[in-house]
Amino acid sequence: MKLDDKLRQFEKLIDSANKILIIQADNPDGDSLGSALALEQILGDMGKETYLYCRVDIPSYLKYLSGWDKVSRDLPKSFDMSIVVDCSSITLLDNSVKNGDINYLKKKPLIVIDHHQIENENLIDFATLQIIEDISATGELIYNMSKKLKYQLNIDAARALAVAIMSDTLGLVAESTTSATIRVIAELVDLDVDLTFLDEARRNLSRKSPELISYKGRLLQRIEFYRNNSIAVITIPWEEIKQYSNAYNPPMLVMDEMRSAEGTMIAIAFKDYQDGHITAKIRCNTSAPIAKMLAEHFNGGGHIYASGFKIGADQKKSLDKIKSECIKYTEELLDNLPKK
Ligand SMILES: [Mn+2]
Repeated sequence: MKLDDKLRQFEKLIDSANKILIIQADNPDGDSLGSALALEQILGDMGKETYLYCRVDIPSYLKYLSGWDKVSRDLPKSFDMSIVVDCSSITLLDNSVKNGDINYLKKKPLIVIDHHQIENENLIDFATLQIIEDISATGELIYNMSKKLKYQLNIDAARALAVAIMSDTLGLVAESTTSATIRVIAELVDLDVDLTFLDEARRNLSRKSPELISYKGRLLQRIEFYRNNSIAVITIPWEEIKQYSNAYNPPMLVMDEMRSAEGTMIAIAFKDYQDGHITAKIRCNTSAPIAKMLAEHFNGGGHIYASGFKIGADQKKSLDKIKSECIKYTEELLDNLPKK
């Protein structure tokens, strides 16, 4: 079905509902919360009653967004329809499946608004309508929908959408950012979202606890460089995965710095799990688009600049062995890069 047809159906469903439930899945982030808060404003201005629901606590770094505290872990006594934002996969609604909330959700129309492309088998199959577009953020999609449907965006809605987009595009630098994304931000600025607010949003979204900042310092000291600094490697042992993963994915604390060292073309982060499996996260600079090839060599996958692989515990390989194999193959790939 075309987007325009979906929007017509969306409009009909909204028209026939009064109390609308806005759902975030088990991985709330800046995009999901921003999208939920924007919808709350848009629907509220249309005279609808809204209710925000998420089975997982809103992470503390998002609590600077006013309205976060309206998100409830429990379903309301009654509602007419629901909208899931920033998630199209049933696997990410696991908490609602486990506690039985899902059966209650199935009784009323449910709309999915998302920007992730996922396997069909994981789709929320009981959804009345799925609006899924392959763009930078759910926030960008909701902006586009509002524009087509001629919904008014008040300043709070505009700000929430800006935060959603800034969050998923890491401040408009992620690969998913297109000129259309930037145009949406420009139009949000036309709606009085000021640049200071956007800058603050970016800063707030990357705020960390002092404990994490100190851990980041230790990680920075452990970065290893190979092949004249062109390869940067970090390894995360199980104790650290266990201690910090709830607050932050350890490699992501230092991947950017690893890639910004002089001469570095590729950053690789290994995680060594207790049960014996090992994962690798790979990020390349534009000078060396080898991430996909490297990951595929170890039966993983991804894009030319961002990829990963996993070595199962059944392979009984030590971290040292995987690491040296991976560095060796990376050296080969870099040696064979086409000369510019
Ligand atoms: Mn998103």
